[in-house]
Amino acid sequence: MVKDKPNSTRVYDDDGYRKRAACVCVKENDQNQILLVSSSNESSSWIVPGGGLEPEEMPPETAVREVMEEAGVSGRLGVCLGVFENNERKHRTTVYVLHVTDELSEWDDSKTIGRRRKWFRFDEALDHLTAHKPLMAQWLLNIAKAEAPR
Ligand code: O81
Ligand code: MG
Repeated sequence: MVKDKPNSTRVYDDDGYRKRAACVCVKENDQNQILLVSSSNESSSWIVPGGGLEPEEMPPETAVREVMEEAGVSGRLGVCLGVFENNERKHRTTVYVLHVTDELSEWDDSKTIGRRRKWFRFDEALDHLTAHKPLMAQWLLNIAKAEAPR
């Protein structure tokens, strides 16, 4: 099922959950560094970049596209951490690890909505997400299980 929203089209699964994809962005040579972006609604909050699937898109494509749009970074797509659902907001997000190799100085959301990005130590990133987006904090905790021990 698809549904229009301004500037994009939302895609839903059979349960009526909006389909999203996202990347936990890590520094290529230092997995203890995590890149977060400012929230579009609350600029002092930090979130994991991601967004809704467009029609015909597969989750890995969406994840890479959203990270470029929201954070202006790209790199090597790593493992899939899983599909995480938000039952309150009714969406499901397929989450990947992205090993960041390139950072643009300007990107779509920096120019249009002044979105910021920032590298945090793993524990700092976890604290920010726990405070404002506790479900995203769970994504981060899964990295420790999926990737090499830190
Ligand atoms: O555009 C979140 C948005 C917001 C989300 C969702 C995110 O208007 P949308 O539904 O597309 O906004 O709302 P829910 O209700 O679907 O979870 O969360 P909230 O709780 O702040 O209303 O805002 P943020 O995480 O920044 O606080 O994220 P974004 O505007 O920062 O991208 O949109 P999205 O990421 O699902 O979709 P797109 O494709 O990135
Ligand atoms: Mg988004």
